[in-house]
Formats: sequence, C-alpha cells, structure tokens
Amino acid sequence: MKTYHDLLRHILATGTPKGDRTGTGTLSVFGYQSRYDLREGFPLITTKKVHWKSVVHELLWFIRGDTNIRYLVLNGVRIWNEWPFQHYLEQTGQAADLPKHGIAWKAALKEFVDRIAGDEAFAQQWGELGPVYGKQWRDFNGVDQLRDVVEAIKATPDSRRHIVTAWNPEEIPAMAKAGLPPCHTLFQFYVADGRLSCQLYQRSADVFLGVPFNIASYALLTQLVARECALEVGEFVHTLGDAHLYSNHLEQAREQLSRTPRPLPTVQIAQNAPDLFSLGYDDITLHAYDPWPAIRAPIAV
Ligand code: THF
Repeated sequence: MKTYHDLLRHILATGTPKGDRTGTGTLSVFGYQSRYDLREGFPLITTKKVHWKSVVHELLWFIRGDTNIRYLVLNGVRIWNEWPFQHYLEQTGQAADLPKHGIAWKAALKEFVDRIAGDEAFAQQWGELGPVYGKQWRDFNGVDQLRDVVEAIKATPDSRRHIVTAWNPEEIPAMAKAGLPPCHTLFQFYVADGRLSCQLYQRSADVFLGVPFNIASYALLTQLVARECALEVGEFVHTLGDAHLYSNHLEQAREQLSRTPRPLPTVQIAQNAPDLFSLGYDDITLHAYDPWPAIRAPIAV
C-alpha cells in the first residue's frame, strides 16, 4: 500500500518530536491527506497482518449504536479494552499499584476482560465507554445521523451536506471519562458518476496501530453505504490533523517500510444480506488477503 508507506516515510523524515497526553512521546506532523481508490481493491494494509475480524466487528458495533465493550469482548475484539480497564482501575483505587503494561497490569486486564465477558452486570457498570461513536452516529442529541445520511444520499445524491459528526462538544467530557473524545471526528459522503466516495477528518492519528484500522473501517463503511444506496464505490479520502508515530513504534514502522506491498484483497457483501442496519458479521467476507506477518507494538492509553 504505497500511500500508507508514503505517510510513514513522511512522518519519519519530517516529524517533530512532541509530547502527548499519554506521556509516551511522538514524532508528529499536522495536516496530511491520502487518497485510496476503492476500485483498485480493498485498502487493507498488506505489509503487516491487520486483524480484519476486529475491523468488521467494531464497525458493526458502531452501526448498531453500541458503546459497551461487551459485544466486542464476546467476539474476540481486544482493541477497546484498555480504556474502560484504566477507568476501572482509577475508580477502584488500583491505578497507582499497577503501572501500565507491567506484568501485574496485564494479568489484571485479562481478569477484567474475562469478567466483562462472564458477568453481565459487571459489564453494564464497567464496560461502558460513554457516548462515543455509536451513540453519536445513531443518536446525536436525538438525531439518527447515519440513517438520515443514507436517506439523503438516496434522495439527493448531489447534496454537499452528507455529513456525520461524532464531535458533540456537550458530551466530550462524558466521552473522556472511560473512553476518549472521537479521533475520527467527522465524515462526508460524495456522489459523482454513480460512485460513492467518503472523506474522513481525523483529528488525531496513531499512524502505526490505529490508521490501518481506520482506513479499513471507513473503506468498509463506504462499501456498505454504497450497496445500501445502489451505488458503486469511489474513493476514500483520509485527512489527518495531528498524525503521529509513537516513539515506541518507530522501529516497527521502519521494519514495515522494508517490506514490499502485495496485491490488495477484495471484500464481498453477501447477495442476500439484509439492509445496512441489520448486517451481520457473516454477510461480509474478505478475499485474497495475503499479508506479511503481524508486527507487535504497545498501544498508548
Ligand atoms: N488510542 C490510541 N493510542 N491509538 C489508536 O489507534 C486508537 N484508536 C481507537 C481508540 N483509541 C486509540 C482504538 N483502536 C489497536 C488498534 C486499533 C485501536 C486500538 C488498538 C491495536 O492494538 N492493534 C494491534 C493488535 C490488534 C489485535 O490483534 O487485537 C495491531 O497490531 O494492529 C483509533 O481508532
């Protein structure tokens, strides 16, 4: 995936060392745009293995308006576990005794996640991320933005107002408590020549760990909405605000850049699949994904 490699190279070459909320330190640039032509294949990064199952479940979880990690945990998706876990540790006075990513912290995280899966009442209390993406997409102060945007694309494809925003200023403090304010802040759809394109404005981009997921997630969303509106796919335009490589991801980024990209996979949606709002995991299949091995890196919480 040349475009993604260009972004990695750009940050390594021109990024400024910058501190951040998590205390990890980053190399950062401000303002960057990539374009992925969805007609050329599905833009799932091939130079490291991306956990596709997590991409699909996370997106279906957003589409349903769910904000509790229990659905993700029950489906083997780990990517949101650290935030409610850290909140739980802080609320129960254990945070100081368990340094992040230490052995005891990891053991306690596993215990926490097992309890989210096994104990519904515990999950209700501690698995909630607050009014994050799913809530804002489906119920932004009472507005079902996702349903409205799909109806608007069908009714007035030329419109320049096909926007969904997750940035709800009033609810940012509630999101910051156990989850975090939305990184993928706002997206816009665009129809031309019978093709649906999508542009995402992402305020903050963890380029090594998060961005491969974000690209795949919005490319898939574009494909699902295109199907719903009987359109072909166009482009995914990815606009980044603070685009950064965490200081403990630099070696991994260089390792990835040493690998040659492979042909892109494709994604198929079952012919008999239900509408966008009722889609299930088995309705979506990835074909011909032949990535290089995964590259491990710690997530900054
Ligand atoms: N916080 C930070 N610091 N980075 C992010 O990318 C990020 N997200 C979401 C919310 N907060 C964030 C969560 N998305 C992984 C990937 C995406 C995430 C969170 C974590 C991750 O650890 N990926 C690993 C392992 C995946 C697995 O197999 O479970 C990887 O190797 O890709 C940005 O949306």
